[in-house]
Amino acid sequence: MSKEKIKISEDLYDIMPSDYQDLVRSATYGKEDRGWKDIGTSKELIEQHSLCAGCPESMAFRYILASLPNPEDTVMVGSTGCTSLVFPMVAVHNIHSLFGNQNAIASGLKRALSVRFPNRTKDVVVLAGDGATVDIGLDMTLQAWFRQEKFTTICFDNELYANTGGQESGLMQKGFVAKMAPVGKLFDKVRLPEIARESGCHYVVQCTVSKPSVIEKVIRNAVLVAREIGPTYLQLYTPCILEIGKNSMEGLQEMRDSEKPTERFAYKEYMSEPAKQLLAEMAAKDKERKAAAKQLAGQA
Ligand SMILES: Cc1ncc(C[n+]2csc(CCOP(=O)(O)OP(=O)(O)O)c2C)c(N)n1
Ligand code: SF4
Ligand SMILES: [Mg+2]
Repeated sequence: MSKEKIKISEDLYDIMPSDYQDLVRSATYGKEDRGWKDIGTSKELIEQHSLCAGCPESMAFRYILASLPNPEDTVMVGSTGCTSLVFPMVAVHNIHSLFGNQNAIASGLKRALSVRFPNRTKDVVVLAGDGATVDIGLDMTLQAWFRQEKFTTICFDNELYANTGGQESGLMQKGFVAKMAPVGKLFDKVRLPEIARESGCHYVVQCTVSKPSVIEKVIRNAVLVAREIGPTYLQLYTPCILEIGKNSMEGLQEMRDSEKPTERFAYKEYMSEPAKQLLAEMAAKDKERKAAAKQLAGQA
C-alpha cells in the first residue's frame, strides 16, 4: 500500500495548485485503520469543489473517500450530474461514463482489472445520482446485479435531477413539486433497495449521510462483500438543499428529520446469508488483529 499511484511528477510539482499538492500529501493511503476520524487531518476532496455551499453531497464524498478500504487500488465510476463535477477534485482514480451507463462501464472495468492484475485486489465503486441509477440507467443497473458483477453501486439520492434544474425522478417522493416538474409527482418513490435485494444484491443499505460512523461501516461492508461475493447497493439521502429551499446550514437537519423511524429514509439494511457469514468472519479477524496490536503496544 502506498501513495505512489497519486504522486505528482516532480517536473510538474511546482505548477500544480497548492490545494492539489495538499490533497496528495495528506491523503491517508497506506493506513490500515483509515476512516472518518481522519477527516480534519487528512484530505480526500479539494475544498474548492464544484458543489453548492453546504450541499450534503460534499459531506457524503468526504465520508466515502475516507472510508474506502483500499483507495490506492480502487477505481470509482461516475455519471453525469452534480456528483460528476466533483470527480476531478478527489484523490481516487476515477472515470466518467455517459449518463446512465455507469454500471455497464463498471462491469467491463472490473472484469478487465481482474484480467490485467490477476494477483491484486482491485475494487470498483459506482457513484451516481438517482436519475442516472433509477431512471435512465435502470436497465444497466439491474443487468449488472442480475449478472452478479462484483462491484458496489452507490446512489446519491436527492430525489430529483438536480444538475439540470429539478426534473422529476423515479426516486422523487409522491406529491413533490420541483422547479421543472410543476404538476407534482403522481406516484410513490420507487423502492430501489427492495428491487436491489430481489435482483441479487448481497448487501443493501438505505440511509442518510448524517452520521459519518454509519457511512464508514456501510461503505466498508459494501466494498468487502462486493469484492468477495457479488453486487452491493447503497442508497444515500443527500438532499438538494437548493431545490427544497434550505440554506447551506440546514442540510444536516433535513437528513436528521428524514431518517426518523417513521420517515422515508429510516435506516434499512439487508444482507444475504453468504454476506452475513463473510462480515462475521472479517469482524472476528479484525478484533484479533486489534487485540494483538494492543498487546504489542503494551509490551513496547
Ligand atoms: C445521455 C445524457 N442524457 C441526458 C443528459 C442531461 N443530464 C445531465 S445531468 C442530468 C440529471 C442528473 O440527475 P441525477 O442523476 O439525479 O444527478 P444529480 O444531478 O441530481 O446529482 C441529466 C438528465 C446528459 N448529460 N446525457
Ligand atoms: S444543485 Fe443541489 S445537489 Fe447539486 S450541488 Fe447544488 S445543492 Fe447539491
Ligand atoms: Mg438526483
